[in-house]
Amino acid sequence: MEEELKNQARLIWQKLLEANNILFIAHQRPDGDASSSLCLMAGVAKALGKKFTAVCADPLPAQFSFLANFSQIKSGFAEIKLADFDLIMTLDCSDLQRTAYPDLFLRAPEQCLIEIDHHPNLNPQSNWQLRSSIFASTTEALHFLLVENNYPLEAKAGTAILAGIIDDTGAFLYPSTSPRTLTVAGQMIDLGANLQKILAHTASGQSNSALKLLGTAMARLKINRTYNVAISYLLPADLAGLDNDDTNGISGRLSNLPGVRAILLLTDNGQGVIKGSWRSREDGADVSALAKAMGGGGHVRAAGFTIYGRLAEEKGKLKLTRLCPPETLSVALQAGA
Ligand SMILES: [Mn+2]
Repeated sequence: MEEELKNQARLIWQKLLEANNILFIAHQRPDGDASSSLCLMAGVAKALGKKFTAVCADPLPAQFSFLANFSQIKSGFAEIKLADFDLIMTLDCSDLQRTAYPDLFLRAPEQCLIEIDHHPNLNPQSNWQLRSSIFASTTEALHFLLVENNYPLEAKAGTAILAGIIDDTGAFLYPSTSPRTLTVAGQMIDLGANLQKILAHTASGQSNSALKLLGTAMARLKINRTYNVAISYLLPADLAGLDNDDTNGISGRLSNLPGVRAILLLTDNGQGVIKGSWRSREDGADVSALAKAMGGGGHVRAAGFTIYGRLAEEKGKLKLTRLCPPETLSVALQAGA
């Protein structure tokens, strides 16, 4: 397994060295891992003397402005012409849709597509992939790529790598944290990565509104003892006026609940769409199967789905109205304590 990843890393590095103009692109509504991955690779491309553009559909959250190269990451695709690039590298994207850049589907066959991510997925469109759930974050996968190819890491790169790890593991709280993750984190601190600054700006340094939202989700937590599953939810009124960033990581923060096999967080964005996030602990249920049953996907410990519907509270109970035209299906979720 590790040998196969090493081979991939060497081949991908070769492609990077051969490229004339590289497009780095992360997923829309970027989180800490996507932001750190873009900043890290902008620095690497500069050090290699490569022509490049690093872009995301949405601006990187301002809390990550302490990362080197932050100001060089573009947002939106208005000024991007896909034909200019001979290599496209997606970062932290389970598939091409996550970039929200439709032109990617129209790329010419000679334009090389490489995907770096920590969610296992097989994407027939891409030429090369470095994906494995042995990595807790995309920056951990990028660390593997860089170290395998003897790239000289320094403190700034170390900060970006560690920031991605800390944000995606909730500061080492989530089950994705492996001995490998902790070893890489330790090495990055040795390199001079600024741990305190990262902690202040990521997982534990959440905004007031994010903490209140977490409190709301925690207060509503109910355990269904039939299935030993915990459920919580967020309604449109809870999310009014908040950033997308504020909902990031809430399901992860709830995932350490002892004694339950899985936790489900339902979020109604007020636009007829409900997002479901499943999380489980090391000894819990395989939530990828649960998400798949709802038309979604993910991995064993973290998975999700999206359905058309609405959430409401009625007499202290959660009511989920599924909107599936032409008929409207009503399902009351029995989340009895
Ligand atoms: Mn990630």
